[in-house]
Amino acid sequence: MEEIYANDDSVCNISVVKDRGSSSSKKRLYVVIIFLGILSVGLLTGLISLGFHKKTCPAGWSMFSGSCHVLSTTSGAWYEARADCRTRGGDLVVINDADEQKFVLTLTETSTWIGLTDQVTEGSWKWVDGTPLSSQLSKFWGQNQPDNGGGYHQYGEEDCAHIWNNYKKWNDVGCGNSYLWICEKAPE
Ligand SMILES: [Ca+2]
Ligand SMILES: [Ca+2]
Ligand SMILES: [Ca+2]
Repeated sequence: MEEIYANDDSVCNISVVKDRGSSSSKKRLYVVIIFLGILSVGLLTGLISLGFHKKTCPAGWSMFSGSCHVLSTTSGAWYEARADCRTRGGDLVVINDADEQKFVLTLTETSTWIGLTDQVTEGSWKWVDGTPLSSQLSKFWGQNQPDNGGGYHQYGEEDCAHIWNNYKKWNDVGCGNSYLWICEKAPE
C-alpha cells in the first residue's frame, strides 16, 4: 500500500511541474502576441501616414505633371542659371513632352534658359539629366535652329538653348548670354 501512495505522490508532483511549465510558456506566448500587436499597429500607422502625406511644391513653384517649376527673378548666364537651380534642389528644366513645352511657355514671356546643351559634343543636344533630345521634340527648335551661330562665330559658338520669346520656340545661343531661367525639381 505504501508503495502505491508513494507512486501517487510522484504522479502528483510531475503534474504540478507540468502545470508550472505550461503556464510560463503561455505567459511567454502572450508577451510575444502583445509585442507583435504593438509592432503591427506601429507599422500600420506609419504606412497610413506615408500614404496620406501629399507631396507639394514650395511656395512660388508651380506643380506640373508631377514636378515643380519656377521662373527665376534675375537674369544670368546659362551656367549661373544651372548653379542656381541646383542650389535650390533641382536643375534647369528638362522638357519631357509637348505638354510640358506648352506649360513652360505659360511661365515666361521673355527669353529664358532651358536645360538643353550641346557643349560636350557639338550638335549632340542633351538635357541636363543626361537624356538626349528626342526626335519628337526637335520640332520645338525655331526656324533654321540650332545653327551654332550660323557660321558667324564672332560671338563664340552657340551651345546652350533658350526659349526664343518672339517665336515661342527654342534657339541655340552663346552660353554667356544673360536670360531668365526655369528650374524644375521633384515635389517634397
Ligand atoms: Ca520635366
Ligand atoms: Ca553648338
Ligand atoms: Ca542659334
